[in-house]
Amino acid sequence: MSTNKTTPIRSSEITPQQLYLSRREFMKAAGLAGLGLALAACGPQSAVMDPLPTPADLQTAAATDELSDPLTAYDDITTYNNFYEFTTNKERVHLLARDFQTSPWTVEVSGLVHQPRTFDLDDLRRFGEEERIYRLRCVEGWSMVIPWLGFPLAALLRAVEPMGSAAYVAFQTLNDPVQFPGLSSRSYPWPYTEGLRLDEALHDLTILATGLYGQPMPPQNGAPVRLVVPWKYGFKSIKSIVKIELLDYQPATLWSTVAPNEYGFYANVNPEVDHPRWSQSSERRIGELSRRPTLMFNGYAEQVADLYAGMNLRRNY
Ligand SMILES: Nc1nc2c(c(=O)[nH]1)N[C@H]1C(S)=C(S)[C@@H](COP(=O)(O)O)O[C@H]1N2
Ligand SMILES: [Mo]
Repeated sequence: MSTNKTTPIRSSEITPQQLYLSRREFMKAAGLAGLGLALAACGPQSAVMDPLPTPADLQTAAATDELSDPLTAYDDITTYNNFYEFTTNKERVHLLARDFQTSPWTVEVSGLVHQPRTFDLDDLRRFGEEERIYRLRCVEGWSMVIPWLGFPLAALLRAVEPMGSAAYVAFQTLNDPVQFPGLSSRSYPWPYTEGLRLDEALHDLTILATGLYGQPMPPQNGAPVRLVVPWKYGFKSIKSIVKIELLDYQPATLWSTVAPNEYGFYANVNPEVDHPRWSQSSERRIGELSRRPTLMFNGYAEQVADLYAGMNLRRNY
């Protein structure tokens, strides 16, 4: 029998969610939560990382968003996905995405900018990673709370120096029929495209996400880099981005092209404006039994309502 005082937990028994929560709670308890990135940089030999979480640590872990809603389970976030380039079957996306090649990868930023540039993964890493716990509300009526890692899109846009004439930002997903079996479907105008007004793109809540739950981004969630705009319906948060273009006109987007009467360019979460085929007044939080009311701008009205002052939100849906 081993004389070790502690029983090692096999790493295969610890899920990323447990690791994430236990480390986070440990640092919180030690008053070190704000130093997460600096400590992580010290590497695995760092003493503060040493104690393995006890089962009690894992049970009491309770990270929430700013509304005190618990995080959605890692397993739900990574096995219930919309990523039509793989399949329209949410439960099968993660299976088809397993071997998705996310390296090497480049994001070309062009258009109305003074310093057009192509960023590789090392360039993106230099923008850093901060945690943002955001609600994600799909236009279909379900939602999650996701702890993203990423950096403000504004940081990348400032690096390319937008021209005064730039007013919109267009985004494009990888267009690779070999890796994306869903591209054989002729029902959609591939590649997946999205767009924002420049002031929306520069808002601090808007991030480029490169991970979640303290881990690198899983392919099914849009690796290696995807947009997250938490006050808009989930389809605006385009995955696996390869191209960003600054424009002086509002770009076409996949969903507003497919069904312009159902999906507008703005797509701000709004419980008062129903989808033509269903109500948007409530939502099903994944992992919960009963529905909950949907909040104006997905609960971010205080931060973003000013962007739409004077606009008719029923017409600009
Ligand atoms: N390229 C691409 N991006 C996409 C989609 C997609 O099908 N393709 N689906 C969107 C929709 S409808 C939602 S709700 C979110 C889902 O993100 P998640 O799977 O990380 O929860 O991704 C959005 N981004
Ligand atoms: Mo969605």
